[in-house]
Amino acid sequence: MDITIWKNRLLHLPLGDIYLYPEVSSTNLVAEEKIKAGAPPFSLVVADSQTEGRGRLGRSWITRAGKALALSWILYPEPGRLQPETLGMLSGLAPVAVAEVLRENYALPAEIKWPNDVLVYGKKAAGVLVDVRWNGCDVTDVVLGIGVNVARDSVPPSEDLNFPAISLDEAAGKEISRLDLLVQIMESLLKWYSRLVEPSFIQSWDSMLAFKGQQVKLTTERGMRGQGKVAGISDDGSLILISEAGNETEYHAGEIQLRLVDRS
Ligand code: BT5
Repeated sequence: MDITIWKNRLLHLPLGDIYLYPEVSSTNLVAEEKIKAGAPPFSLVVADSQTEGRGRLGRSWITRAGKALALSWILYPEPGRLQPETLGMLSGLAPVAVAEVLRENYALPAEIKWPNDVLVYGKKAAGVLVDVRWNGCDVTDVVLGIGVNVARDSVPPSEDLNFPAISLDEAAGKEISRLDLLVQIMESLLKWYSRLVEPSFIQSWDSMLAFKGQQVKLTTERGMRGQGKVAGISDDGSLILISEAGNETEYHAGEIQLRLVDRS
């Protein structure tokens, strides 16, 4: 990463401070430090590689040097904008932004595996980690961490994966510029953040939802949460499943993991 070139390409965007690093532990951790140090809203942390990249629920995320995108975006939602019951929207923000960029700019059939993975050809191309801090019922700050596999060798070996993964270069059959992609993702994030509570946001999320009409199961660390056919995304970002008896149930993101049910 040429820090000057990358910074210049981002300067036209209404972001806060821009922090670019060759290597960090985790961009989400650096973003938390920046928040403590008073970083302005919409500040951005990007790194060429991470030594302790974080996934959800204590899992790790592998970012190979110069092969992928690892970024964290700092948000301070205005008081009252996000309630505990609308927090689910935040988990959809990055997947909607990334999937739309992949569809519109690279003609890739990107889909969102609820709550927040981006799949291409059914394999994971991007993962999202949302860290939220609260003061009472108000969200004080949010770090939206996004990891995207760009170059072919960005994908970790299969024994390190809990779900099949793919790089964008492999999916597109050509090399994709990490810098172009970063700029496009930031533009898309800014657009969708301003529309987070508009119906068009849920409509877009729903229209890109993976496994529609297919049987999936939802699990947590403690076991099975639910099973049913994927019907869509509800108004608050929950996943709607339909049981065999035809009953609809809505699931909030939280600690849930989604998997297809193998009926073969
Ligand atoms: C995620 O977690 O998918 C969230 C990943 C978020 C990463 C970004 S990078 C920038 C920011 N800074 C951070 O420290 N994190 C964020 P989860 O659904 O829990 O998936 C983690 C699992 O995916 C791991 O346990 C591995 O099995 C697998 N995995 C690890 N690295 C991967 C990669 N590069 N591509 C695909 N799968 C990966």
